[in-house]
Amino acid sequence: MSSEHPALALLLTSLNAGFMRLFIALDIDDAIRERLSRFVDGVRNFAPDARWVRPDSLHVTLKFIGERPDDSVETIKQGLGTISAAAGPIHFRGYGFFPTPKSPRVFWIGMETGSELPKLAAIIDDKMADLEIPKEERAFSPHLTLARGAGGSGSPRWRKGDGPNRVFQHLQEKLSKLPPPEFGTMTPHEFFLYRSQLSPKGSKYTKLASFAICNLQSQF
Ligand code: 2AM
Repeated sequence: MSSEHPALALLLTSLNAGFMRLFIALDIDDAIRERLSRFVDGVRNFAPDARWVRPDSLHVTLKFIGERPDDSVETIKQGLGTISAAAGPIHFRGYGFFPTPKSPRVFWIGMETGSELPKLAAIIDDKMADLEIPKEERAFSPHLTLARGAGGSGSPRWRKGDGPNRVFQHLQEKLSKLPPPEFGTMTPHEFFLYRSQLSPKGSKYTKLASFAICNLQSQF
């Protein structure tokens, strides 16, 4: 079970001593983080009840692992260390809502990528499945979460409790009158195993290990 809701998250954390909440993600370049941060400063007040991700915590999730025993971290690191894959440029542009704009729980920024990034996510998913970490049931949908509203979880899928709500209504009205926001392009050179620690002040994300992405140009 997993949740980004602070109260439930705290309870889960206390029940899960000896476990770590893990996920695999890309970090974002400082220039893009800076533009996102300015964008958030400009729009945050249009959804004051949402929980906005702190700029230094912004990331692009490739695989959510969930709670695993502390002693499985080394095995996960070893598995990730054997991955050899490319990523290619990522263009951050536009926005959307999970699971749908009419029942919004997550406000995200869109990512335009080549086929390399979904391939990297699939390779990671397969590698983690070898360690009995459940595979993703749905296709990878690249996004960068900026804020979470009712219900909290970061999952793109429909979840119990999702439904029409007004948390992002004012924000949606304002954004619909503007051109799609642009945040720039970056090519990732590494991905990270992260630990997530939940608290009433929001999640704290710590990098446990980094893994190189080989972005060699095609020779053909
Ligand atoms: P997202 O913000 O990119 O959507 C750490 O908790 C990260 O894992 C979150 O930032 C979220 O990524 C993702 N995550 C959390 N709960 C999840 C869930 N139940 N299913 C899928 N991804 C989840």
